[in-house]
Amino acid sequence: MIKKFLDLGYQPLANSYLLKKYLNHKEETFKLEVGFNKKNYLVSILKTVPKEKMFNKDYPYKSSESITMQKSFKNFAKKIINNYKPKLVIEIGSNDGAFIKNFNKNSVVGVEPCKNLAQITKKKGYKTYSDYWGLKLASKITRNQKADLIYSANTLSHIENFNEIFESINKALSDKGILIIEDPSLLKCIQNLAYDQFYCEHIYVFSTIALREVLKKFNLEIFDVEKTNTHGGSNRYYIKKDTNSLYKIRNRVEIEIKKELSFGLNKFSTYQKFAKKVKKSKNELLKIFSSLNSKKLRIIGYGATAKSCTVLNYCGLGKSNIKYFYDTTSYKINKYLPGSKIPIKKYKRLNHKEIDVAFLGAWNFKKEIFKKEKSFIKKGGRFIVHVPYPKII
Ligand code: JHZ
Repeated sequence: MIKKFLDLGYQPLANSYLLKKYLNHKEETFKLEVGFNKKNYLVSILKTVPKEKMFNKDYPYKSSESITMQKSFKNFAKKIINNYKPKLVIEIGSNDGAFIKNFNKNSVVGVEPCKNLAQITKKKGYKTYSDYWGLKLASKITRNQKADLIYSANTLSHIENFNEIFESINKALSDKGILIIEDPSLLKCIQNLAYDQFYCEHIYVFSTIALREVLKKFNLEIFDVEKTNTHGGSNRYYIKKDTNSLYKIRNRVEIEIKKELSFGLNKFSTYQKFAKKVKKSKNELLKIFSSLNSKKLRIIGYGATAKSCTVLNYCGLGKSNIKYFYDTTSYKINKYLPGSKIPIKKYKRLNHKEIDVAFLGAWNFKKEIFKKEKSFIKKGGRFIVHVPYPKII
């Protein structure tokens, strides 16, 4: 039923940054292939990695590392408080608390299986369950009070088993409550040729048409959809139980569905075309590196993202192309990118006397980063950006 359309080769686990002492150890790899399910329009990776291998006490990604994300979570929390006045909010995948910290401590509960991250919010006094979301946990949290709002950003697309996700949500959510989920938009990903949205953690990249099909089985329905600029273009879905008549289904849902259908997200041929363009994008990126490397320009990477892992390993880029990466995340600094083994250094403002070109691993924060590095750019520093197509800026 699921037909493969994209092969991104053997890949290491995207967020498994290596310590120096493990550089000579053999890394675990898996075949990264992406497929389309004709029946429910879902796009997913074909081989999944056990969750415990990815989301554990050493998880390196922190949502609070960018001003853009902090602002986005803050503004959205404000909106939720004003519009819904929830008494109990549950966040599935609360990471380091970028979202929950905007709520009153007794009105919010975080769920975060990565113990190092859960520890951060626990220490700040936010009730956080350091466990994987599922039926048992949902019952435990809502034993005395159901949630009127469940929020989950960039997390549900990371959980393979829909029964586990949505049955638990149905259990935890009050009948008049709402579920809001936010994940990268498949339409944006395909339009922008952002093939690096596919890696071990991103089991699914959702479209509205696919999510609608999946939700039906759990008697849940989308009643609104909003676009956000985060992570290269995401959709924020507002979902309710189908028995809940408090919220009318807004026109925006049908408009988004029409847009996706007219782009062809329901057709396999669309994904075949995408895969062809991905190959072209790889060749173009390699040409850029080959030309800059032959001129002996000093090239570094900016933002050691999970997405970078896909790009570097798919394109076969390594230390001979990029000297090192800068990143602000404490958990990544002084480690090495998986696969390519490019070292990661503590971020310093870019200096044109030391660096000629920076490959923008964190292309989704281009605006924020270009603002921060305006002096480098003014003095002739350049960036390589590969989304929506490889170019030097
Ligand atoms: P960023 C992660 O993906 C993994 P990644 C995960 N699977 C997911 O879905 C998304 O997040 C949400 C650094 N940085 O957000 C910080 C700078 O160094 O694109 C981060 O390491 N300087 C959960 O890793 C990285 O870049 C800066 O100025 O693809 C950004 O990672 C900024 C803005 C960021 O997610």
